[in-house]
Amino acid sequence: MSNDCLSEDELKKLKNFAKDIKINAVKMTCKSGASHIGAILSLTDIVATLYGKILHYDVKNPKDENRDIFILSKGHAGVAQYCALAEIGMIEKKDLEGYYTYGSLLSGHVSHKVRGVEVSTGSLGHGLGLAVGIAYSFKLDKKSNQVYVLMGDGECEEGSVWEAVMLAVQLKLDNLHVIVDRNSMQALGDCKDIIDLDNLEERFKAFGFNVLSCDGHNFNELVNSLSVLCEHKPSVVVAHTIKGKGVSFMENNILWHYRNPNQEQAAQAIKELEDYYA
Ligand SMILES: Cc1ncc(C[n+]2csc(CCOP(=O)(O)OP(=O)(O)O)c2C)c(N)n1
Repeated sequence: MSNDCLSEDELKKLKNFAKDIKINAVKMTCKSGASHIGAILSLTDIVATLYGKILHYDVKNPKDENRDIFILSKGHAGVAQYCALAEIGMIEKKDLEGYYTYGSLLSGHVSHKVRGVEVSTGSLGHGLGLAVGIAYSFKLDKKSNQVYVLMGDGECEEGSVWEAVMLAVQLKLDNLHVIVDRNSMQALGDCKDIIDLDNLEERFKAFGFNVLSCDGHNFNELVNSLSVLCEHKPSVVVAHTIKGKGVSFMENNILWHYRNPNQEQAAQAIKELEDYYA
């Protein structure tokens, strides 16, 4: 999928959106001591594309009945969603400052108590099942709302994911869009050394999904892939990503799953992110 669908202006806006999310995420994990910055940097371009170009929502009315549903199943990367919600004006930017502190609604794993978040996640392997139920309810009500669920590849090792995949195909949920953040790493190592998910695309295809594959850091490819609708079949976009993307000392370095940046590392990371998205 190499056709550029975005104008220069649209591309610039998405880049700035992603940059602002990442820079805030670095600041927030530095200040709070929370983990998962590698996972956040991995999926931010996808999250920015969804909120910037794909999802239908009403900032004034987060429960608008015509809205699309987004579930961040990889809930440990919830900071990216909080920052995106702040950028679009769904929550206040100043709320980000309380992240991961006592009394703040912005918990470490994403919480539905935050305006604009549909469901709480963090226990991996549950987001897709929830998304299947919601997508089916839209079908029963003959509504055209779309459902998007973003998962990790390590998360795809959960058996519950594949039960939900089978049901989605059985129910012909063409309003369901799965995105896999395919960084090939998980919490403590490479996916291939834990449960090998080689040929992930082929696996989804064998279960009956419409399968697309893209560079998860290329906004044109993301928009092209996420815009595909395939009648009578659920779709999956396997988005190939790099854990820690945009910060040289975090990229593909498993330590940054749990480690949080100190002041010096955060300053260096922010500088590199400014350059990366320039
Ligand atoms: C059911 C469950 N088991 C274990 C964990 C602990 N855990 C948190 S993040 C993570 C890694 C998941 O890997 P992946 O989905 O690939 O995410 P990424 O590598 O992008 O962070 C694990 C095992 C969890 N949150 N939920």
